[in-house]
Amino acid sequence: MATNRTFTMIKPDATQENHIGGILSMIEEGGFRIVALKKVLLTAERAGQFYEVHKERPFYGDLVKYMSSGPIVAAILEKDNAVADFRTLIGATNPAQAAEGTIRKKYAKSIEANAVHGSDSDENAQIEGNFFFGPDEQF
Ligand code: IDP
Ligand code: MG
Repeated sequence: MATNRTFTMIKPDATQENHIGGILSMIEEGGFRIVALKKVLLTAERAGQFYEVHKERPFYGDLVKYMSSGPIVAAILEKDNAVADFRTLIGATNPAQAAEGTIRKKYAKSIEANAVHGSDSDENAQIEGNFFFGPDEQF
């Protein structure tokens, strides 16, 4: 089922360096409407649940530690073609490969501390939004 929504997190490196406003501005200037928004500190257990699909990858343990090392900002975003357009706006996972003008090019520090998350499918956008905002909330 195609939707016009995606899910994002501003990751701990970016919140700790006061880039929440800068990143939200790039998101709004990119044509996305912020549907829901909150700042939270994930426990290692919650971070591990969020990234469960990566649990066999070698970087999983470090990723969980990093994602629970400081507050994140979770948001549901709306735009036509939201999932694909947002992946374009954030740029490649590794900032060394991220295109000019992308959020990761501007703000990411490393392949791990890469400033933002973006859902990779409509299905995951819905699952991830529900993880933070609950399936019964209406936005
Ligand atoms: P994505 O965030 O661009 O979708 P994924 O492959 O889904 O990238 O990986 C999830 C997150 O795990 C990345 O955003 C990054 O924080 C971290 N990560 C991915 N690959 C590596 C790696 O090779 N080393 C360390 N961390 C990584
Ligand atoms: Mg991913």
